[in-house]
Amino acid sequence: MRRQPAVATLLPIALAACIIGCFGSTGATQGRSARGPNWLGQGAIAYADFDDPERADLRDSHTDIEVIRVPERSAGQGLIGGCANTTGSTIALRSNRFSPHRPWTLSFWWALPRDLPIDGGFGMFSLTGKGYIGAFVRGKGEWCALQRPAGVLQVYYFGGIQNVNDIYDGDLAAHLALQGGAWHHTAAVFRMGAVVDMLTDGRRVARIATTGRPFAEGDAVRGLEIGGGVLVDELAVLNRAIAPENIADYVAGMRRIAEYLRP
Ligand SMILES: [Ca+2]
Repeated sequence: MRRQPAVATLLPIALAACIIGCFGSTGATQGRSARGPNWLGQGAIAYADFDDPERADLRDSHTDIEVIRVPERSAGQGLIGGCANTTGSTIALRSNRFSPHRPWTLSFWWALPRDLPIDGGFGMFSLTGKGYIGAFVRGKGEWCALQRPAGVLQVYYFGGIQNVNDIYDGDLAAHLALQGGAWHHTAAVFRMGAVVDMLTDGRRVARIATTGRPFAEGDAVRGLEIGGGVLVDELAVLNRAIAPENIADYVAGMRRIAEYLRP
C-alpha cells in the first residue's frame, strides 16, 4: 500500500487494514507481487502492473512466456498508478500456455483514453494460431450493419470447428460506461478444452462452446495480444480456469483498493 497513514480518523485505517488483510498483495509472481486475492497471486504465470517505467514489465515472469511487445506506459493514468497505452500498438505475448485446449484465465483492466464515438471501436484481446479467438468492440458502420458500438466475441478459422461471430451486445454503451477514463475489467476464461467465457466487470457477457470438436494442441495457438486503442492495467495470465464468483469478488476488491489509493 503506497498511501501514507496521514489520516484524520480511524475509519480509513480500519478500512486499509481490512483491504490489506482481506485482499492484500499476497501472491508472488517470480518475485513480483500480484495485487489481488491469493488465487490470483498463486495462479499468475504472468503479471504486470505497469507502475514503474524503469522496470521491464512481464519480462521477468515465467520464462516460457515470450514478450513480443509492450507499448509505452502512461504514468498515473492507470486503474492504480501507471498503465500500458495500447493506442499505438497492442501488448503482444507468445507461449504454448495460451492454447485454449488447456484451462487458463486472462484478466486485465482497460479504459478508453477518450469518449468512444458512435463509429469507434477498440480491441480487447486476441489469440492466434491455426485459428483465431478474439474479443473487440466495433462501431457503427458497414460491418454487420451495426448502428451502435457492439461487443463481439469470435471463434474463427479452426479446421473442424464451426465459426462463431457472437455479437453479444448490440448496444454496448447502453450497458457499459464508454467515457474516457472509465475503468472496466475483462476476463477470458478457457475451460474444459472447448469453452470460452468472457466476463465484463465480473459478469459473464458471452460464452462460446465449440461445435464440431474441442480445441486441440495441434491448433498451435500461441499468440496473445491485449488491447488496441485502450489503456491497460493489472494484466494477469493465470494457469487455471477461475470461477465467475471469484472474478466478481476480485473486481469488487480491486475497485475498493483503487478508490482508496486514488490521490
Ligand atoms: Ca498500474
